[in-house]
Amino acid sequence: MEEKKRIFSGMQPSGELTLGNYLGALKNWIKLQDEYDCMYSVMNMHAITVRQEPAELRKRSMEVLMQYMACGIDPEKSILFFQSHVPAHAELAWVLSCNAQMGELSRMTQFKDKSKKHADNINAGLFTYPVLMAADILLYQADLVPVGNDQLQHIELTRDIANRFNHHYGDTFTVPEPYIGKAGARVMSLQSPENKMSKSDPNPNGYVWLLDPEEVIIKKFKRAVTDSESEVRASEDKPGVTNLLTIYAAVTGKTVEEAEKEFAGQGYGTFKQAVGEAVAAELAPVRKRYEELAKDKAYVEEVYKKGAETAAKIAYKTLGKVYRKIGFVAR
Ligand code: ATP
Ligand code: LTN
Repeated sequence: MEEKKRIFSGMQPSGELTLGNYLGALKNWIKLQDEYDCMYSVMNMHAITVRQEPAELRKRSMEVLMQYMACGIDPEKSILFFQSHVPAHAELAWVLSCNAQMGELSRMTQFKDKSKKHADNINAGLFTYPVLMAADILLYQADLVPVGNDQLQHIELTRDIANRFNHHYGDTFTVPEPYIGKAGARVMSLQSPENKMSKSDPNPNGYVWLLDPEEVIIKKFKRAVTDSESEVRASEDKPGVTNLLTIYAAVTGKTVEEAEKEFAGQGYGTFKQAVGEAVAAELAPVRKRYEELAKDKAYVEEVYKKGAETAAKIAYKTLGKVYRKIGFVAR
């Protein structure tokens, strides 16, 4: 039997998961579970590149894991774990940081954005963030990395580092490809549609949280920023309406053109209500399943402990190979 290809991806527990995380990444993760060997991790080591309140971080990390599961990541099919439970991530990151250049790291837009946003805490970890991300992916010899559009630059860098390492030390790492879904690759903020919907947005009306109750979701869509016209049409000068159309299409499985036709001649009011209802309907089962999981801590614990054990086996196999290749004395 041919071996399945491997997938690795993760999200930072830096806030509550949003509709952007769901449509841009999670929905694809779920879809890919049957065809691939999937590993999905909660990237808590990445999250501390920005100041986190410790008790909050611990709580949110658990919540993110349970939200993966509530959305449909099945522990019988996929490996689920916390990044910090597999120390090999930090160990490989060190080796890779000696194979990554200051110049390439300083070109990363996420680093530039985040240093602007957190000007009082431009720490070294924020700068080497993409190296840790490369370690996450390369440790598991992942073939494919399903992420939203904004992570493409980091995957490209991971590929450069892998190729460079393979070239210097001989074939060691699988060079991964990004996997970007067709719909929802970049969901924008409902309040400022020129910015991506982000879980660290201070304005909760800008994003839809996966666990928002139905009425809240509909209200947020009703308040979404559009424009002074009334035509439901996707175009560059209508970022708000375009975003809502993209969301509607991603949730219903229709194309943007079909959605445009469906709402032709109807005002923004009806349109926004329909988008809100479609999103609420998609997320209702997620919330229900989440509530069940939250009551079953023992099961969740079993899942992430078993996940880390399996992940560590794969990770240390790669790390051992890396240490041999670079000339570390065997222990
Ligand atoms: P932060 O705002 O704290 O930087 P984030 O919301 O961007 O976080 P991440 O943990 O960095 O979330 O990303 C998790 C995954 O969700 C990534 O694959 C990312 O590409 C995807 N993603 C995040 N926001 C969006 C969005 N608005 N549209 C599509 N995909 C998104
Ligand atoms: N930087 C990613 C989160 C992340 C990730 C990864 C995604 C950390 N390590 C490895 C895929 C594979 C982000 O989504 N902001």
